[in-house]
Parts: sequence; C-alpha cells; structure tokens
Amino acid sequence: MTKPLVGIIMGSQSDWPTMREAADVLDELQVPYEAKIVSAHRTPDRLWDYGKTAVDRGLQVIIAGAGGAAHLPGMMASKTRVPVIGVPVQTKALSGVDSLYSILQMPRGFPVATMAIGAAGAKNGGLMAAGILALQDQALAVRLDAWRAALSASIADEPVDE
Ligand code: RP5
Repeated sequence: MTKPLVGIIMGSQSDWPTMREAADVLDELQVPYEAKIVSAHRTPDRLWDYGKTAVDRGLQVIIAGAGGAAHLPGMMASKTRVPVIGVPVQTKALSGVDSLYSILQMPRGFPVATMAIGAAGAKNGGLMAAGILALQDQALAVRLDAWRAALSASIADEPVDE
C-alpha cells in the first residue's frame, strides 16, 4: 500500500457524500490519500492522536470537512503544522453558513484554508491539495495541468436550450 500524502477527515459518516468529491478527484490525479471519521466533539481523543501523528506519518495536507458547529478543521490546525484545508459541509438548518463561519474565522496564528460550502468546496479542496503536492512532484504537476486543460476544453462556447 502506498503511504497516504493527504488525509481526508470528516466529522461524521453523513459528511462522506460531500467529502467523497475530494477523494474522487485525488483518485483521478493518482494522489494517495486516506479517509477517516474524526469528530471534534464525539471523538476528541481521535482528533488529538491524528493531529499529533500527522507529521510523522508523512501527511502533507489535511482536508477536513464538517458541518454545523464545525470545529474539526480549526482544532486540527491547532494540533499540527500540516496545512489544513477546511470544507464547510452543507447543513439542513442553516444551509452550511454555520459551517462556513465556524471554519473561516480562525484566530490569528492558526490558519485554515477555507473552501466553498458543500460539494464544490470538497472538490476544490482535493484540487488545492493536489496543487500543493504538485509543487514538489513534476509528474503530478503534468497530470494536474492535463486535468485543468480537459475541464476548460469541456466548456462549450455557446449555451444551448436544454
Ligand atoms: C458534525 O455534525 C458533522 O461534521 C456533521 O456535518 C454534523 C452532523 O453529524 P451527524 O449528526 O449527521 O452525524 O459534527
């Protein structure tokens, strides 16, 4: 098994349909990752251990998704210097604006790179992680450039009636 370079973590099983967007794009780009449920509130010891061991395990980027009182990305950023990308998961009650504000407003000193709410944010989190890794990995840089070019090429010049 290839050692994971990216850790995808989420507060609940219910976050996985969103966070799978990050996993899918990392699969497409052949970036090794792991996906774990780590809850700031329900499994705080797991969060602590994950953050404490992240550097030694060789993780280069962590993508952390959570919804509501979304403390996971910020707490992880407090525990490890591995860069944390935060994904606000969309919620039923407040549409994910609660998640967004919870993740975005970090105190000076402990940054979280916060993505958009929901699936687009998770996908962009995966792409952001790949972009960071591509700075030191020429083969990945080529794959990422090709992925971006293919997306651009798929956009029609003109709209059609659907
Ligand atoms: C957060 O609470 C999770 O990140 C999830 O988005 C939200 C709801 O979790 P469940 O009640 O669906 O497990 O901790």
